[in-house]
Amino acid sequence: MPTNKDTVKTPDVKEVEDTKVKEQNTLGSDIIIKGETPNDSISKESSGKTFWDLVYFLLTDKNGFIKLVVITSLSVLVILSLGGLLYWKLGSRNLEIINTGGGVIYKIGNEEHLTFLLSAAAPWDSPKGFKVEKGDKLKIQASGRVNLAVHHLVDAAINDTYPPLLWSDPDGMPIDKLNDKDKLRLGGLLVANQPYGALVVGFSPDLNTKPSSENIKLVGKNWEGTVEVSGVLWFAVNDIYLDLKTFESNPDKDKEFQKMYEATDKSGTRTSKRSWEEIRSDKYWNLWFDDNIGDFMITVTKN
Ligand SMILES: [Ca+2]
Repeated sequence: MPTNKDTVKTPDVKEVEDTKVKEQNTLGSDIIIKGETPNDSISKESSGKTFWDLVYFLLTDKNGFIKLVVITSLSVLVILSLGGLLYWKLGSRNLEIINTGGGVIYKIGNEEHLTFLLSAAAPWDSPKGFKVEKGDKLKIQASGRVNLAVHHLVDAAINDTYPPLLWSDPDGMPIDKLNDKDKLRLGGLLVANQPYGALVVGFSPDLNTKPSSENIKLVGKNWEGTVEVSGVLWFAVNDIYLDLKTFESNPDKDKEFQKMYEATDKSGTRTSKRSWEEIRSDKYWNLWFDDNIGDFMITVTKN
């Protein structure tokens, strides 16, 4: 006759563990293979999916070390390439002063900058050391005020009257602000048909060559454009400029300048006055620039 001891079988340790595993399987989602512990199963599931699994695999594989070196090298190459691309695109943001010559030339990243003070009395002045290439993009900005007839300014100051020729900013003086006598000056300007007293820029191959008329642009307070002549920049205020070539190539211009000189230089404060012939023989080509005062502050950005 069977006893309670015979019918109620006491589970051994192995059966208890299997039962616990099955309970865990019911509650969780892990799929357990018989004979394996839960930790074994988790390890196999995540094998090859983590960084450390990959490292372990590479170190224990037959050619694992070589693969590790190749992967590391490729990773470094990609990082350096991306870094180089970013540097080329954005450039270094360090400030680098590369030259000075009548102005300050400096570089920030890939952009070259120039700050230049132009005297209104300079027929043409060039910021030495600032070179441009055909196709360069330039942005020029200017500020300041100039007066192109200091003798009239002095007369006005003595008499407490308005100067007949007003102070001008880089955009120049509107024609309607000029009296009839001053309008005679417009025929001899550096840049014809552009405002009197405005800032102009010229381009030439080198510092020994003044810009020709086709390479001169009106700047005003702002100008953006493309360089058409490789070389150097020149700046000037749009005032009357004389040169020997003008008279040699065009005798009528001689008479025109004589008429302008005699008509515009009669302030009444001087008792003697040189003749036009004396001016010519003396080659006093800066006549109309030497009575200018004031400055324009110019900034140029090149990229
Ligand atoms: Ca002048």
